[in-house]
Amino acid sequence: MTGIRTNAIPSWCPGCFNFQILAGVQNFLDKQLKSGKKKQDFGIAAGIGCHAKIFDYLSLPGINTLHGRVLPTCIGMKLANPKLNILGFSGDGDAYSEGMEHLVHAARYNPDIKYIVHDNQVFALTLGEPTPTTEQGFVDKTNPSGVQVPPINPIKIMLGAGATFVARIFANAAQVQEILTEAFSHKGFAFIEILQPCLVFHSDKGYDSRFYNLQKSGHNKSSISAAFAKAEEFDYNSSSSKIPLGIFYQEKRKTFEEIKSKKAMKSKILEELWQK
Ligand SMILES: Cc1ncc(C[n+]2csc(CCOP(=O)(O)OP(=O)(O)O)c2C)c(N)n1
Repeated sequence: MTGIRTNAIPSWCPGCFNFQILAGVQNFLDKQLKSGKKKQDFGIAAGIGCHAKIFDYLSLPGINTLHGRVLPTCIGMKLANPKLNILGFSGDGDAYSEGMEHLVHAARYNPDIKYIVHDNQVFALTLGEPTPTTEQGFVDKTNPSGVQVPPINPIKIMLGAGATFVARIFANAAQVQEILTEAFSHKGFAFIEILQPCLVFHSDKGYDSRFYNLQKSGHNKSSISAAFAKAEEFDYNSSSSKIPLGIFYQEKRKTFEEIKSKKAMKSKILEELWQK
């Protein structure tokens, strides 16, 4: 297979917004291959869930890993071969429940990897249980009287943890392609939250009339206080507030790979293995 697409037939529900994300990723990768990159210059990882099926539809080397372990898998690939362009895919359950400890430390360590979270505000594959970004009052079989606790705000968590590229977009192919272009030109950890309605378990709450673009509104993405202020505008609970999309924050900082040279990393890993 020479192109980026596999022959696997997607098994997402008809109309699922994962198709939009897939199209955006494929369009971005098509362009990369046309401009001279090879498939073996990339490494991808996906968790477990509806989002993770994307792994089957991309003809690229990588690992379809355990639930919540996308980031350590990505970091492992990057440390083994720092020349790779690494792209990870998680759902909101995968990223913010099972994988939260990895997420916070990835932001802090700043490895040069790009990380997409398909945030449909539910554990979709297992039939719609609430995740950490599900709004209060959401009713399902596991919470018959509604979710009682407030959701997290992943944008604020990433800003607080030191992520050097923090963005949120909607699950639209053009937006996905555009943000990946920005993220891959950023050297460091790029966190991309994609708001994605789930047609079966979580509707979109009038997103269209609520979105606005940060970059078009003159937001200063190098100001951490401006980024926090923008992150506050949507708390993942509200069904009426405006929702800013785009890059909240971007900063240049040494990557994990730069801090630990390849040689140093290799010998450290070997040293630890030899001690066992
Ligand atoms: C360690 C572990 N816990 C639970 C599961 C069961 N499980 C499989 S898929 C899934 C839901 C995934 O939800 P999310 O990451 O939000 O992705 P989505 O399906 O919404 O795309 C769960 C809980 C599992 N496979 N492994």
